[in-house]
Amino acid sequence: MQMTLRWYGSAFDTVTLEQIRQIPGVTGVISTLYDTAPGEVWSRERIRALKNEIEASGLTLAGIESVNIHDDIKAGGKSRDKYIKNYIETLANLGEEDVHLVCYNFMPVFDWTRTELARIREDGSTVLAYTQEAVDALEPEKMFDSISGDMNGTVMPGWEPERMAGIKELFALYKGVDEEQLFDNLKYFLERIMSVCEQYDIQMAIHPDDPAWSVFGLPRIMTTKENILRMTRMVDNSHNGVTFCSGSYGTNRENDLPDMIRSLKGRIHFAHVRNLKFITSTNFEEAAHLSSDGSFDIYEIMKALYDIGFDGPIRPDHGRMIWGEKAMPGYGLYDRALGAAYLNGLWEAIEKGRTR
Ligand SMILES: [Mn+2]
Repeated sequence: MQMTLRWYGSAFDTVTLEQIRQIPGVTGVISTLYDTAPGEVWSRERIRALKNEIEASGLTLAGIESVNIHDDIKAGGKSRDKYIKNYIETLANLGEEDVHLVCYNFMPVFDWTRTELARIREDGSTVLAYTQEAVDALEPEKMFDSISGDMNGTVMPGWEPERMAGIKELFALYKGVDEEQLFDNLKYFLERIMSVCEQYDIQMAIHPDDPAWSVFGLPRIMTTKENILRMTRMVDNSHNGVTFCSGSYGTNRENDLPDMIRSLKGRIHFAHVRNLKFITSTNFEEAAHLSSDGSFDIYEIMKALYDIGFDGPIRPDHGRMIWGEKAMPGYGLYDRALGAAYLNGLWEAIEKGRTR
């Protein structure tokens, strides 16, 4: 595996490449062209400029998170073929620039959902949190307003103000789209991009829905072992793979994370590892990566990844905000650096335990 950190680009991220370079064991970043809109074609020039900037710092561009999918593709709208064509062009341009991993998600309207971005924990650190009752009490149109005050002046992925301004239209677009239809639309998309993925050896890695259940009555499908296996089988090509995100699949307490990892051998192209602390089965807050700080056994998760021969990029996921840092919620430097060191330590111990 390659230890990486997510980086939003020098125009958007509070963390610098130089800082990331100094975290022991982190050799790459997962990045994106953060100012592109879903559906836009990414030019080779811009991809190359991003790559050059990252490589000049001594790191590698280990993959893209995300190339976002236009809502017309997800909803099966009338312009989907046009946007799939654009997506294919972006993939070809990435391939030409020697980029071989693309993370994306297929969540309608909202990307990941949290109801608090800065819950204060006992030790004074702040974390993102989710309370089902708070979601149930909210009008979906108010979701963005309810959290936008806590973004520390940053733009959060999937919560771009321009997209959220058109939220009523977005909801209308998904009217009549149920889980089966969403699966069909995902299949339609994947079937059309597989040949370009094969041509350039691009691994597509779908990110789970977060939380892993329906919110605001919108369908969500990347939620359970059964559904991901259905996704991998419906387009049975190794380039059609997944981002295994422990913090997202783990929102559903019925998901057995190490078992899911083992069942996806050969199809996990990217891993996000983080911990959650559950208050009830649908109310949780994010925690430090360390197993003892939350509800997951991170050792077992890393062991499962090791056992299936996982060799893709991995990154610590959301971290707590600590030591007075001001950054995009979940994406500060300090706690993610601690997470990377911890995950690297677990990996080393597992590896040496097996080979000595
Ligand atoms: Mn994730």
